[in-house]
Amino acid sequence: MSDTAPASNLEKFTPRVFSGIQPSGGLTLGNYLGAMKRFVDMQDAGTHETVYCMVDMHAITVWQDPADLARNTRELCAGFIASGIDPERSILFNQSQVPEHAQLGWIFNCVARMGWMSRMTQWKDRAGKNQQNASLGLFAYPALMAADILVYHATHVPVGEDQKQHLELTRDIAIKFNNDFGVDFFPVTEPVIEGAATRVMSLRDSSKKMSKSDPSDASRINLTDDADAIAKKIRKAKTDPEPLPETLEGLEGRPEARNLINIYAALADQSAEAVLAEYAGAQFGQFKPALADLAVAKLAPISSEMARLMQDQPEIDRLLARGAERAREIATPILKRTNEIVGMIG
Ligand code: AQP
Repeated sequence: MSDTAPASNLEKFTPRVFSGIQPSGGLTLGNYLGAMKRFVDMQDAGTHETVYCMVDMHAITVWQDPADLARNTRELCAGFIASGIDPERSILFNQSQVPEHAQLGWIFNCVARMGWMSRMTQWKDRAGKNQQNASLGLFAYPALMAADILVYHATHVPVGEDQKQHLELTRDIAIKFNNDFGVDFFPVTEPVIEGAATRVMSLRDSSKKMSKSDPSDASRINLTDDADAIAKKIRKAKTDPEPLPETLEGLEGRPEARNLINIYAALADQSAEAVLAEYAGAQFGQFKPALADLAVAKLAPISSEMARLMQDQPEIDRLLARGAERAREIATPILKRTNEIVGMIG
């Protein structure tokens, strides 16, 4: 992989944001704060075109029950809309309905190197000790992710901290493609990893990120949890016996406290410092109910709107079909030109 950051070539591209979420389970508070809420902010800022995707082809790199996958994809679409994504202002679609992702993904499989892929920490974590039995798709996942981004010539990608390495690989693939073929065709995309909650941790184990596929439901807040479930999970969240400190330095060595403060800050659109200024000296017995109230106030409207949208599945399918059509309007000419650059006649 390249050791030095390349000069940015972004000025020649239309400012465009792309990001995706896997329909591999229900949405968590981690997905909401680390991704979805920021997708909405970028849409509302109006500075970039925004393209958002349900990445179902990524989800099947590990086993998905077919009925669950279909349901989770529609529920994720409902989650995007309930969180504030407007399918008119943003392009919102499902990855497998836009075949250009897979086609460019194959070309990138031939650009990326085995060594690059084997260094991906997510591959190592997910394949674990049983790499020989992991799917080939799980290994190649980051090349498809690069295609997801680059088939739109996206200039910026908002993601959580866990995706940073994959974004670096996307940049390396763009640079290698451009160098190999002597072109300046793909943008060297910038990751956008910012805000108080770029890495929301499990409520049960602060060494692990909050994840939809964690076997423990108590480890996460699901966007579909009701007020009682949210309050109970926050009440039971692992913490320490100390009161909250006055400053961020006081949170050092206290990952559970840090996590809850970050969650509060992100939900309230405040800095972690401002939250500490308000709660310095408070015990968790006082802070946790305040956090639970805030989480319920922010998440309940999303969850009820998701439930409402899910009652009209034909409408969700119609929106997704329309989103895929709009996505293809951008992706088709970019793939066609890529094929020409590579020398593929078509
Ligand atoms: N805990 C998290 N904190 C902050 N951001 C997070 N994201 C995920 N978990 C957290 C961000 O959500 C976006 C979509 O992620 P994804 O669904 O494509 O895959 P993931 O990162 O693997 O998420 P999960 O919930 O952990 O899914 P599973 O369990 O299926 O692997 C990304 O921008 C991610 O950074």
